[in-house]
Amino acid sequence: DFLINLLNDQEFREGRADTGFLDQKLQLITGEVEIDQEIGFLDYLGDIIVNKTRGEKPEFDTSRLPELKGEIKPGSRDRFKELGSKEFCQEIKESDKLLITDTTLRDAHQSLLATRMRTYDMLKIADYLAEYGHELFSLEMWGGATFDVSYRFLKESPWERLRKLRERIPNILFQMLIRGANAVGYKNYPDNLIKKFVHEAAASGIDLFRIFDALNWWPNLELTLSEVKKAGALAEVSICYTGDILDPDRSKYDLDYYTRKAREVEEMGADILCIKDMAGLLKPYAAKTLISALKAEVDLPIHLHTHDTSGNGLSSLLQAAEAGVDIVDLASNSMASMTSQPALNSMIAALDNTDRDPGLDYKRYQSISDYWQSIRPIYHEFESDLKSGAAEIYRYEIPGGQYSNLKPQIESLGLSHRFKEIKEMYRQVNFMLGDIIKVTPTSKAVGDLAIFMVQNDLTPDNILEKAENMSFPDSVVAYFKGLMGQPEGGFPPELQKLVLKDEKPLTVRPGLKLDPVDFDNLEKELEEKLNRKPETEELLSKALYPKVFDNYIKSKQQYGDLSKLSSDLFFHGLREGEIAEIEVEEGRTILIKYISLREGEGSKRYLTFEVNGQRREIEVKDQS
Ligand code: 3PY
Ligand code: ZN
Repeated sequence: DFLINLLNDQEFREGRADTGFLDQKLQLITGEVEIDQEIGFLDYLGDIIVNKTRGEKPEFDTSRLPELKGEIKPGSRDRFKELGSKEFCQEIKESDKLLITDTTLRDAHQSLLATRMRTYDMLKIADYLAEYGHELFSLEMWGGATFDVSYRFLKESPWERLRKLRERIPNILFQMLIRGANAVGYKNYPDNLIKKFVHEAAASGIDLFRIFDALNWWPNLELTLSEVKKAGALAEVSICYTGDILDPDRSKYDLDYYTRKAREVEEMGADILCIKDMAGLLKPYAAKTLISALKAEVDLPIHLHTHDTSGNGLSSLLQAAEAGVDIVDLASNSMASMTSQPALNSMIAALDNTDRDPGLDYKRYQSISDYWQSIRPIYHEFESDLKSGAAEIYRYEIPGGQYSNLKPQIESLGLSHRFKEIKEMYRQVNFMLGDIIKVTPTSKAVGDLAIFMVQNDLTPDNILEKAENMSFPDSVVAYFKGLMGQPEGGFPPELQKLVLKDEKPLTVRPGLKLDPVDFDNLEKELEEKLNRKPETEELLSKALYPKVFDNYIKSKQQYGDLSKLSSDLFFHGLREGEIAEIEVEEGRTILIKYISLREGEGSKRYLTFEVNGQRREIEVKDQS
């Protein structure tokens, strides 16, 4: 009772109370001791109401799903376990079916909704994916930006997402995107961290790792590859696609470049070869040429990833299918197209009655798309304003997520009127850097430099004199220092000197120079914060994203487990008179009704709720 009273005390909770005598014990109280979850919810919802929605919110009508039979047929994961990597890959190559990866749980929402899809909404469809999707090759559901965003903005653990989905979907391969030595981050991490991360991800449920390096520079991903193999998971190595193999003026990335890279991938010991077309640049007839050539060159199954930014995505995949591609990436229709993957349901329908029929029931799969359609409006604030496919992507070569994010980024800098100029500069910067592959994190360096140049009225012609004393954005410095690896053909020396001044660039892989993470020390530090021994996954998250993870712990200590809130509540709070039913554990539900808001002195606002029928008033600070 003492604890509850104390935690209910407004002054105490805001750290204004004199807790001198308690300081020693404070950790015990605020640490892992369960906070009163009701108060946590009220504080969180109160903050959303006062500082975001003011009680205004749209009606959301989430789709009613059909009854499930409750039978989960064996799928790709069962087959992989039965056969092992080698035979499993052989079977992929021998299959007439066009195999499908559904990317809705990762790249689709990363590209369309700023990666904000919450685990809550994924879990509601999980049983359907297991039952209706048993013919899928895999679900891409982890990695890329999802790791960081779930902690940073969704206040939920990506590990928990992985585990919970795994429990519900035992039959389909789970696939993640891993950025080579950058893992799920934006910079190179020490080798011991990469190793530990790969093993923990595999143990938590990842079956297939799609590994890439932003410059197709293999020394930067070899360690990840060998750890994935040691962990017994499938290793899919990507060649990032850029340029246009059909354009004789873009000879740096011609067919020979890709066939050479593919041979290297095979020699490295990958199980599967991925062509990762992150900007959607692989035109339909180029896809046919490329896939035919790769099929003749290597003996690996080929997995094609593209984005539908131009609107030509399905055509490219169909041409690739004709040329014998084994697996393609698609997203559920209502989460497809534009900067996302091409449309899955449409592809299934297109291949009906052909010898590459993927075998998925498109009527059943339709209800999965209907579900996403009903969920998507909840995430409206994260949508870009792109309304149609954009052929200009072939000119600018901007990856899917970056393309939909560029406008808001530029707006936030007050440069909206210079949007077109910045896109043109992005193209010029690419050539200034020697025509490089643009994907996380190199795409950020190109984008940052383009914005920097427009802001400072720099051009490719005047930059060498005019920018002599300027300091460049961090990402640009990191690129030229070699912290993202070595580009094909090397760095342009004059520009490198201009950016680095007297600093010496790296010529070896950054991992060789990085001190290992001291996990023992980290464990002590986290133990103090958590007041218990940390789990391996927590150590990893802390090592990958120290500040983001600390803030996540703080949020848990302040609000409890927000993953229990529906997304409607999480993003939009409550309107006056609305009652929320929150299931905190099986059989235990909290009913919260929002009654009213009263203005107090200065920034103080008082909100009245009813919690399970009892009145509660809380104080919230108005941040406006
Ligand atoms: C990522 O790195 O998150 C990507 O999706 C790259 O295409
Ligand atoms: Zn992608």
